[in-house]
Amino acid sequence: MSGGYACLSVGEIRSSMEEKGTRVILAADLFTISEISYILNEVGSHICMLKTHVDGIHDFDLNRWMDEVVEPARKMGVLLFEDRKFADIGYISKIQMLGHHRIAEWADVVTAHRISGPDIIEGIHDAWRECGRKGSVAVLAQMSSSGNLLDEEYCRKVVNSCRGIDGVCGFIGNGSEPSNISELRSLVGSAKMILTPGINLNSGEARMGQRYGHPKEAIAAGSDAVIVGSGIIRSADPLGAARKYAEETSA
Ligand code: 6AU
Repeated sequence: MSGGYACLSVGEIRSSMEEKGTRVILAADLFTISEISYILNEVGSHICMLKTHVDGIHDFDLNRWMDEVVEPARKMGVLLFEDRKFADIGYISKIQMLGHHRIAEWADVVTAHRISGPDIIEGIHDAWRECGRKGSVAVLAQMSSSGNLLDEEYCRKVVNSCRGIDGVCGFIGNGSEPSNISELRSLVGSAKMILTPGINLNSGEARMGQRYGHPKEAIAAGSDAVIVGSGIIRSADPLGAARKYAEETSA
């Protein structure tokens, strides 16, 4: 417990990942429920979390989402990770968690920026509490996109202010630059996780300011898990690609 709320602990998330035996988080950046359900069924045994941008789904319907994505993911032991990047004041983040997509009803982990103040964490957990569920927040400490404003000083402030919060399971760190991950790991210590986007075995695939690094290097630098989208979902062989990323990141 922290601040009066129960949360999914780092230990619970890490043991769920260990049980799955993979450090790959799938960024299922697809447009329909059927596409996400299909890719989950295809690569589910090689991923530990399914990361979504639920506001990008054209045909979102909560009942279908629960039946076709959430239930199958739970059966596979895959955690549901909604990358909503909350950034507003605590109360608004709470109502967004409880809004149209009912994120609090199914997400185990969500992302948030620290920019608006620490009460955002409380607001998010309040929403989970109202649904009788618990989850955890991954806070953005770095980003993979070029020209972002999350500089070293901001990153340090984020980590120092969130490291002691039970409702925060860890931080998003930039996978395109392994030294960013090792610096982040030294700030964070071992008690919280580092989840790493900006990962692709083919760095030439980067579009619109995205930057990529190698999965093995991110793990060697101290990341708990890599977040892979295009490298799997745009592959001609998503199953083979997911297996390859899982192998690249295995101990
Ligand atoms: O592998 P990609 O480039 O196809 O997809 C990268 C995924 C996307 C982004 O929303 C997300 O990773 N992402 C994130 C987060 C929090 O996951 C942070 C960041 O700095 N860069 C980034 O690409 O779903």
